[in-house]
Formats: sequence, structure tokens, C-alpha cells
Amino acid sequence: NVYRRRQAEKLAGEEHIAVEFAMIDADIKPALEEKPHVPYAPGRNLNPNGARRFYELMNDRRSVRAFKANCKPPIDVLEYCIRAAGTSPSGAHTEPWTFCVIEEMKVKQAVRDIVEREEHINYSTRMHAQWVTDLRPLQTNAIKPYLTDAPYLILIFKQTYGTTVDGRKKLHYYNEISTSIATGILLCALQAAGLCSLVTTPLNCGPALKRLLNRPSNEKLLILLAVGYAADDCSVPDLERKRLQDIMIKY
Ligand code: IYR
Repeated sequence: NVYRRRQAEKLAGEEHIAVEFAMIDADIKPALEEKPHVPYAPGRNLNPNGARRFYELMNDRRSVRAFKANCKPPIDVLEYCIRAAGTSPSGAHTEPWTFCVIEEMKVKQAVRDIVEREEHINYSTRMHAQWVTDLRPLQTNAIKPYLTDAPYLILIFKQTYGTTVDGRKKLHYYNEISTSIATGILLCALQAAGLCSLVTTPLNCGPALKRLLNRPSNEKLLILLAVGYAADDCSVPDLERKRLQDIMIKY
């Protein structure tokens, strides 16, 4: 049992979640309901040339930091994008994610205040010279107008553990990987819907943003997205992507 407990704690990840373990095997129940499997028929596709068309769509995605301030996509578009994100695979089907969608200016301003306060410290003193220098080509700084201009902010929380229907603590295996995959799918969906986005990982802002949104103790902020339409005068860094032969190795 000591061995099994250690294994489970290791699997539970960096958070070292304390788990109450049943001491008798018969008391251990799966978090998911055990049901017979059902037949699966693979879904629809984008043929002809589905993969190529998808690549071309995604290749147009850029991180946008200048949004049209008064142009808001309908919420149901966002809802479908988040539904798509929710189809992501997850460790033991725990679905360990929460997508907090902010559209109220007052709340966006509160997020911006928190982020700008921390980013000011990051850029001026907290982070090392190499960090600041590596960001220079991106022309980012501590002032974040996009956090109030973008019609939507999506704060993505990973759930480090959950609760079963009968009130037991549920281990969320690979919760960070699962939530990151879901975020990737969300980015694809937003792009497919013609929306622009910015992925940010607000350094040191997690606890304050979690308090602002009143999130429960099992949630940790992973990523903050700004979502909307690019401003007419939006510009982006002149970047190139690695070629296929640089990212794919055939064996
Ligand atoms: N989070 C900061 C800094 C930043 C860090 C990385 I790594 C980037 O790729 C871009 C920015 C900011 O948003 O300014």
C-alpha cells in the first residue's frame, strides 16, 4: 500500500495531491462509471485535401496584440469553440479544465490591472536580462491594451483534482498536459471561426486572477487568451516557421 500510494502521488503530478487511499482493494472504485464499450465509427472529414486545408487555415494564425475594441463576435461562436476544446482527450477522461470567459469591461480592466502590475515587475526587475532581450523582437512590454480592447478574455484553469459523484477525491492525471491539448484545440476552433487570439502565460498573476474570479482551490491558472478581431492597423513580428524537414523525422 505504501508503494501504491507513492506511485499514485507521483502520477498525480507536481502538485503532490494528498489522496486518501482505501486500505482494502475492494474499497477502490474507478472514478468513471464502468460500462460496456460502444461501437465507434470514425467521424466526418474535410476531404478533398482535408489535412492540407487544415494546415493552410492554421498557418494563417498569428498571435495578435491589437484588437478591434468595439467588435464582438457572438457568444455562441465562442461557446462552440469551447465545446470543441472540451472534446480534447484527457487523462482517464477526467476533463480537468475550466474556461472562464470574461466580457464585462470592469472585469477585463481588473485582469489588466493585475497583469500589468506583475508584468511591470517582470520586465523591470524580476526576469533576467536574457529574457528581456529575447522578447525584444516581439516588441512586447508591460502595457497590455489588448486585455481591455479584446471583446473576450478566456482564462483557462487546470483542475489539479476533482470530486466523484459520491464525493470522493478524484485524481486528475496529466491535468496540465490535458488542459494544454484542449487549449490547442480551442486555438484551432477560434481560427476556424475567423477569430484572432493571443496566448499569454501571465507570470506570477495566477493567484491574484484566481482570487478575482473566485475559483476553487483545486484550480490553477494555466493560460490567458485574448480573443476577438484584429485591429485594422494590427501588425505582427516578421516570423518564419520551421520547415517540415526541421520538425519531422522519419524512421
Ligand atoms: N508574458 C509577457 C512576456 C512574454 C513572454 C514570452 I516567453 C512571450 O513569447 C511573449 C511575451 C508578456 O505578455 O508581455
